[in-house]
Order: sequence, then structure tokens, then C-alpha cells
Amino acid sequence: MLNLDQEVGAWDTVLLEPLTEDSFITNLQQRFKRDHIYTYIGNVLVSVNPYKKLALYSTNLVETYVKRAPFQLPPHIYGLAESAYRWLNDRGDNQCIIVTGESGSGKTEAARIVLQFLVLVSGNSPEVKKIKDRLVQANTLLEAFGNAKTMRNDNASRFGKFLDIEFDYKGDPIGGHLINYFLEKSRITHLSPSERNFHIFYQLLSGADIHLLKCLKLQRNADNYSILQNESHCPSTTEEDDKKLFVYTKGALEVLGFAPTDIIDIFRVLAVILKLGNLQFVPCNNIDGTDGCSISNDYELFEICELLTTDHRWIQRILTTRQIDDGVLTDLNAIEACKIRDLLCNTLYSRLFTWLINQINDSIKAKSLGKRRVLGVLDLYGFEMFKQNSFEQLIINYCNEKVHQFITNICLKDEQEEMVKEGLEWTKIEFFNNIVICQLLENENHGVLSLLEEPHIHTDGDYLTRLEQCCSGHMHCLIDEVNSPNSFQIRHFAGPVTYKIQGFVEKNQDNLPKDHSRVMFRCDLKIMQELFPEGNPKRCNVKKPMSKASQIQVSLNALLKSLNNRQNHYIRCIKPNEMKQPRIFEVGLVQHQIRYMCLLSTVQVWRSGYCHKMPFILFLCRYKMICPHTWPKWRGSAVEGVSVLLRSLPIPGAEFTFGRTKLFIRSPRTVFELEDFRRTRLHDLALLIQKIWRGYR
Ligand code: AD9
Ligand code: MG
Repeated sequence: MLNLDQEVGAWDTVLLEPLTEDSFITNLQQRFKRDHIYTYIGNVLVSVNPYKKLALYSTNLVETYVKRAPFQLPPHIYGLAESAYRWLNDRGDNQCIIVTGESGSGKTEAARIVLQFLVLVSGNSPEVKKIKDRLVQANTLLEAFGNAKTMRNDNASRFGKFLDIEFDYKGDPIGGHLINYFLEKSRITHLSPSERNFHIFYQLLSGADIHLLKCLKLQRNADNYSILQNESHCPSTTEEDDKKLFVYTKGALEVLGFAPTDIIDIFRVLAVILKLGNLQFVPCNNIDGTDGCSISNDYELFEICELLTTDHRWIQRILTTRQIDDGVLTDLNAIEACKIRDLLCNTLYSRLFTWLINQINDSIKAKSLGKRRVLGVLDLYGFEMFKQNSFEQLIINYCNEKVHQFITNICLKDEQEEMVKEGLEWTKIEFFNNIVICQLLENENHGVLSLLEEPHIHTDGDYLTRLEQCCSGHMHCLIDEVNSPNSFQIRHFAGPVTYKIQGFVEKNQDNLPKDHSRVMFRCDLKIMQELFPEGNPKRCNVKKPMSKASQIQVSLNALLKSLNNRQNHYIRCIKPNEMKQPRIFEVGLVQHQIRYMCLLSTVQVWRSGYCHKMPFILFLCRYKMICPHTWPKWRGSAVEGVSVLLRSLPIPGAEFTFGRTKLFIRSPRTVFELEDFRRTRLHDLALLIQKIWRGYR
């Protein structure tokens, strides 16, 4: 239960005195020590990862936060979720909760808690219950297939996730839609020391019963599979009980409506990937003197073909030869064959993942066509900086740059510009605007990502040369061939990251040879036709797929554009230490995050600014019913109507400021008071109408 006497420091840093970076951090630290991991900056929630289970989440506490304004209770993620849910229901505006922070700061946990909250506060009719179960299970399933242990987080999201939940007029979930962004599929065949592959592989091997293992031709021990091995041999994490989680994953598949045959097909594809990864190639010389190779462990090949229900000669062909344009086959050497094997493994997994998302979307699709409102939760992968960074990290960090840009634009730039435009007195608050880095990355002509698309770029060397020509003078891009060969550095908003150039071009293009698609499509295993539709010989005009860099730019820009039309709520997650340990608060690390997230500037804007603004006409329309002089009809100008209305309210005038076209409201408390007045008035009116109606009858 809540005990308000035990609160520490300032709940809302807008009220912190004096406000300095030190006092801000000390406040967070004092609160963290006492397990108060949440703190507000106005309506932004700051969350510090406790790295331990806290008694902060319960049905009782959810009930406490329901229908209460955030400022009435200590900061909590329930308070923020309630706010979004309330705006959705009261105003009918689409909402989004944007969760940001670096890898391991607690974004996925936060997104999960928000979903739990929404599940607990909404209705429980059988239809609604079914959809809620599915939404929750979709998360479980995606974590199994899309998360993995990295050096920074034992449950790191390796894909970006945007879940939109649709609500009906009663505020009950009636469906949802998931969008995923760029799965880090190279993990399938390339693991860094101390990292694991996607959780599902370990879950399957530990959790499958002996019959299932036999049917999949698998052995229990993860060490038998080379894609699960890494230099430091890290088959299992301490945190996770893979066996138990497998039961949940299977349960999730069932709840989401996957047929038993589909479930087996999914496991078969996983088994194929595990076994493909084991295939070894030995060099051999052809009669004509060219290099070729053969598969040395063909028992794995035979088992792969049994699992796929296909002829082993076809699989052997696509792995050891390449078809050149006129249909002629040329042999691959052992190194090339390994590359092709890896490409096939990665493609199989990423297509399986996309297929799962599509199935989930079918399963959670709203049945009714009535008017709906949506509340989205955005949980991307956090900013990453490893010893070795590659194309994947650039894409992940690009996403973080873009979301950071979006947030600072709304909370800091637009907010300040609007006050000036509206004629309010305003002293500019400075912050670092990372638009310059976003432009460096995505500039149409010479951006770091755009250069990858140039037609004459065929090798990583070509790409590096172009980078040197076009970007090396940029203040956020450093290319130093002497001290850091074959790499380039980007000075991101969250710190400098050096990227190794190796593999950039290939990973971006990501083209599976046509022959592979055809062979995969021809397998009798049903799911393969859905995973490789372009392999259908009857399908003509198959479009060349977009490159990865283009894909992510297009989809992310579309997302951010759609968020522009929503009311957004922000959770800023902070990682207190790199050891993933409870009770340790490293001031330097926290300071770094606070700086790059511009949190102090956010407090400053909140302190001298306003929490809410509305055009006069909209304000009058919404609240005129509170005042007898403006309701039912006001005949003067909107701005005069607003003045009359405000004079009739028991709220101090200092809470409101008139701009040129909008009314600015200082504190959230006032907005909630206005909403309460309105609700009471609506209630009174409803009673009056009932009374009149009864009298009439
Ligand atoms: V990444 O960008 O996907 O690599 P996240 O998503 O920011 O990262 P995540 O939510 O996975 O981090 O949190 C990392 C770990 O911190 C979790 O596995 C938990 O063990 C721990 N955590 C995070 N938030 C909480 C919390 N509110 N309570 C307890 C937490 N533990
Ligand atoms: Mg995550």
C-alpha cells in the first residue's frame, strides 16, 4: 500500500529547489536508495532501473491510481498509464506512450507494466478478455523470438516494437496491431563473447519433451549446435529458466490461435536453422582446376531435408553452387558456401519472425468496424555501444537518434517556439538539437545511410571511400584510416560509436539468391510456401526488396509522422549501473544519460512554461457547459467567451495565460480540475434529462 509519509525528495523535479544538475541527480539517487524509482518532470516520467523485484506492482495499487490525476499520488508508471487511458476515454484523442532509454534501462519492462495496467483497468466481457489475453501473450511470444542476452542486457530487445491497442467507446480493448522494426538477424550466425542467440532456441532445447526432440531430430544439449556456441560458451543465463519459459511460449502460441500443426512447423524451422548452422564444408578441386566444396557432415543435411520434406540434392545444390544469370551453375568454394549457409539461416529466421508478427496481427485484429481510438506503446531497442559495432548498431542508433529528435522537437523546440509565436514572454532554454546528426545519417544525397544505396557501391571498400569523400569533414563523423582502419565513427547524441565497415554493403542489401527462394518454396513443409512466396514459379514480376537502410527510414518516418497526430506521453528510462546490479547508483553514468536526454532542459521548460494549451475555440467548446453565461450558446468571440468562462471558475487567474490564438494552462492540476467540473456538469445534466423524461412519460 502507498504510504505518502515515506516519500523522499521531490516527486516532481519541477518543484526542486535549487534546480541544478547535481540537485537533480541527488534527488533521483535519494529516491532510488529508498526504492522510489519513479520521478516526474511535469508529465514526463523518469524511471531508474532497480534491477530487483519491487512490491510496486499489484492489482490494489492499480485501483489506487485509477481515476486519480498523476499529481495526486506519488509518481508511478500506473499514473502515467492512467493519464493516457483517461485522455483516450475522455477526449477520444489517440495516445502514445513513448519509452526511451539506453539498452538495459528498463523500456521493455515499462511497456509490459503499461500493458498490464490497461488489462486490469478495462472491461471483462468474454470477447474483451480474449483480446486482452492475446495482447499479453503476443508480448510473451515476441520476447522469446525477438530478445536475446547481450553484454548490456540479459533480455535485450533485438527488434523495435510498436503495439497499437484499439479501444471501443467504453474504453475496452477490441484489437491491436503490431509493427516491428529491423530484427537483428545476424545474431543467428554471429555471436559475440558472453552473448546468446535468441531465447527461443534455448527454450526449445531445454523445454521440449523427448518426443518433440526426436520428432525435430534435435539433441538436448545446446553445445551441439554451433550457432549457439560462442567463444566464452554461454549457453544459459542465470536469470532465465528456459525450460519454464518454453511452457509459456508454447502457451502463448496456443492462446494466439496457432494450430498444433503450425506450432510444429515453427519448431521445425527452428530445428532446420540449428542444423543448417552445423553444416561444414570441405574444399575440393574440380576437374577443371576450379575450387569447389562438399558437405562433410551429410547426416545433418539428410535430417534437414527430412524436416523440410524435400530432396537433399536441391539443398546441397543451393549451398554448394551458385546459379549465374543464364542458369549455368558455378561451384562455390568452402568460404563462400559458409556465407551462403549463414545467409540462409538468417533469412529463414527473420522470415519466420515476420510471419509470426503477421499471424499475431491476424489474431489480434479488431472484429468490429465501429469507431475506435488507439493507444500505442513504443518500445525500441536502446542506444548501443559495444567494443565492436556493425551495421546493426548503426540502424539501432539511427532509430534512437530519430526518436530523440522527435521528443526534443516536441518537448523543447516546438514548445519554446510556440510560446514566442503566441506572444508570451519567454527566455530561451538551450539544448543540443541532434537534427544535425539525423541529417548526417539520412541526408538524401550524401547521408551515411543514403550512400549505401548508391548504384556503384559494391564492396565495403567502395562505401568507405564514399564516406570519406562525403562525410569526413562533418563535425559528427570521424574517419581515421591510420588509427582506426576500416571503420568510421559517428558522434551520436548519446556518445561516439565506432563502426567496423566489414559487412555493411551485404547486410544492407540482404538479397537471397532466387534459386534459394525457389528451392525453399518447393519444400513440402507447408510453412515454407508462406515464408518464401517469391519462390513461387507462377509468380511473376517479383519486385526487388528494399534495402534494409531504406526500409527502416521509410517505416520509422511513417511512424513518427503518425505520432505527430497523437497525444504523447514519455517514459525516460535510466540505467543506474553497468553491472546489472541492484542498489548501485553510478553518478557518472546517470549524469551522462541525463545530459544526453536533455532532462534538465525539460525541467526548465516545465518550470517556466505551461503544461497544456488549447485554441480558444476548442477550449470554449469543451468547457462552456461549466458556465451558465457561455452555455448553451456563446454569441461573442471565442477569446471573450474564454475570459467569461474563466472568471466564473474558482481557479486562480495566474493559472491561465492568453496567447494570440491559444489559452495556456500552467499546471496539470488545473487541467484535471477543469475535467472534473465538466464531468460533474455532464452528470448533473444527465440527471436533469432523466427527470424531464420521466415527467414527460
Ligand atoms: V534493450 O534496449 O531492449 O537492450 P530495455 O528494454 O531498456 O533494454 P529491459 O526492460 O529489458 O531493458 O530491462 C533490463 C532488465 O532490468 C530486466 O530484464 C529486469 O531484470 C530489470 N528491470 C527493468 N525494469 C525493472 C523494474 N521496473 N523492476 C524490476 C527491472 N526490474
Ligand atoms: Mg527492450
